[in-house]
Amino acid sequence: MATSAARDDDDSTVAFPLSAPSVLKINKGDITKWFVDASSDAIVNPANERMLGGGGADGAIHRVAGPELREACFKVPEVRPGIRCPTGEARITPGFKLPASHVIHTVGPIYDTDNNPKASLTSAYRNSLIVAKDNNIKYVAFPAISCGVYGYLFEEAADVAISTIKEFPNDFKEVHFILFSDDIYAVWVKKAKELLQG
Ligand code: AR6
Repeated sequence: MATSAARDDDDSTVAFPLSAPSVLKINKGDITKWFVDASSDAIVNPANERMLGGGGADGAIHRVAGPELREACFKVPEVRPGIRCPTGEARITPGFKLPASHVIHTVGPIYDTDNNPKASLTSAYRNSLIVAKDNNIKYVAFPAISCGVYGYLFEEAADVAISTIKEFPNDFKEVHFILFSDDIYAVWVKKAKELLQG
């Protein structure tokens, strides 16, 4: 495995080889604008258990995708009253008006109230990647799940996120993080250097 990080695409993108066929890219930006080929690409939505929209990245994704996304989410069967996607699980829908072809909805833990936030956040990343793989997605983009309203500490979240992506070294052409803020971006790049170049 190559061990060096390389800058590409634009000034903010740092690429880390995961394996010969697969690369992890960390970018700054808005996940609603991200796509690769509009057919085998998916963005991950940090949703809530109702899966009908909300604030933060979820709100932005629904605004750009248009009302069809809410209709598709509404049709996802409830596993319990009002709950379509329990914490740590993932569901997939089309992207509708988004540039990316698919949205994988997952629910990260609320840091202060979850019994085991690390296990729940690991499951959210892992199940998102399993759903992506099962749907022949080759390019996946994640935001920093649970790092907004849900209050997860950035350093701990970066550790979980990158460690879990390392479990899938050969399944995707590219896994991206699209990070909204400079501070989270800096934490993610530092953690990727530790975990992928160490
Ligand atoms: N692109 C990339 N990242 C974004 C964007 C964007 N357009 N907008 C915000 N972020 P959050 P959570 C970042 O709160 O903590 C919703 O109401 C944001 O800066 O979106 O998992 C849901 O419905 C932060 O770093 O998700 C749930 O109720 C990260 O995305 C709840 O919030 C995640 O912040 C989920 O909370």
